[in-house]
Amino acid sequence: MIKQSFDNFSDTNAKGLTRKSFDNLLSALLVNEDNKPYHIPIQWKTHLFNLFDTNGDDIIDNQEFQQMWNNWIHTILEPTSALIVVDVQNDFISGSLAINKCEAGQQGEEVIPVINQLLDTIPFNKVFYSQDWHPSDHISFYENRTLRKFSSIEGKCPSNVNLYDTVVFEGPPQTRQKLWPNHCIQQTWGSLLHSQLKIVDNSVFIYKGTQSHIDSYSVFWDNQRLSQTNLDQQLQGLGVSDVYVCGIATDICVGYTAVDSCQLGYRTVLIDDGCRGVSDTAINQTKQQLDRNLAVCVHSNQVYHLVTGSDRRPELAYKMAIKQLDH
Ligand code: VGL
Ligand code: ZN
Repeated sequence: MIKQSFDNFSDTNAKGLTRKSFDNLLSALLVNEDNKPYHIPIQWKTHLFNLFDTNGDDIIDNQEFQQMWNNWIHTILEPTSALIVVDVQNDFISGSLAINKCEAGQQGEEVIPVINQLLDTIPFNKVFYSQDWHPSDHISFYENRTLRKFSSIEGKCPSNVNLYDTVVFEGPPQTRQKLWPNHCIQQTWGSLLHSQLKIVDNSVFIYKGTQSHIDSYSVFWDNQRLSQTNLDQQLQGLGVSDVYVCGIATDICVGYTAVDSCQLGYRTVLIDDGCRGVSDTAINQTKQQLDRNLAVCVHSNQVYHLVTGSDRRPELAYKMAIKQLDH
């Protein structure tokens, strides 16, 4: 039905789409699951038209329409979606870095029923589970601080540095690092995924923070962007357009992963009730940063409509078009 309405646009305008008929197309394309059009900022409409009108003659002709369909509309109607379940590990839920003892006082285990329900009901094309996976001499552990030279950013004497302080290790590479309690040490109980988390068939596990001298909050990159996991490569291989992120902690590993996902060009969705975090201020900052990057933050009950292409958000559509400009 949608395809027909777009075919009509191209047929009835023999020369192609004018700005006016392009606006009508946007109103039919960018709708919610009840077919209600989303508000689209006027600057976005203008920018989009100019992008697709590649020869600048103020008409999207047949050839330009073809390009727009293949590179843009097709993905909006039929996205390819991956879910990244970030660090739903024992230590963050009830172990040495249980987030319920952190400032925001949130309960990590509450993500489990939400994520399991998503895994049971949503046709994701692929599911990835990440694990924070540290060697015992890892740089992020407060207990290991004397293994390497560092200075305190608050000018404290190194012997007065406390748990959760941020310090600068001399390196190389020189690294700012928050000092956490020992957590997620490879092969220990704390590093295991929570036993109630559902593991789906054909899913992929990604390990991060595996090198002693550098931390890795994002599932894509280490904190200095010196090395990558193979997540981006795998997503590209699968032709993934849309990345959904949930897990622990919203303002740390989930947030860094979502921001990197935006920057790598994926249409990115944070599943708000599928995440729990450490600090209220940082959680809000993370959401604002995602907003600026044209990610969307949704409740889990909206994910089905997004994955099946019936809820089609302007932010994600616009972001994808700009990305193509960058290439
Ligand atoms: C995390 C602190 C330290 C996380 C990992 O998974 O959010 N937080 N390492
Ligand atoms: Zn860690």
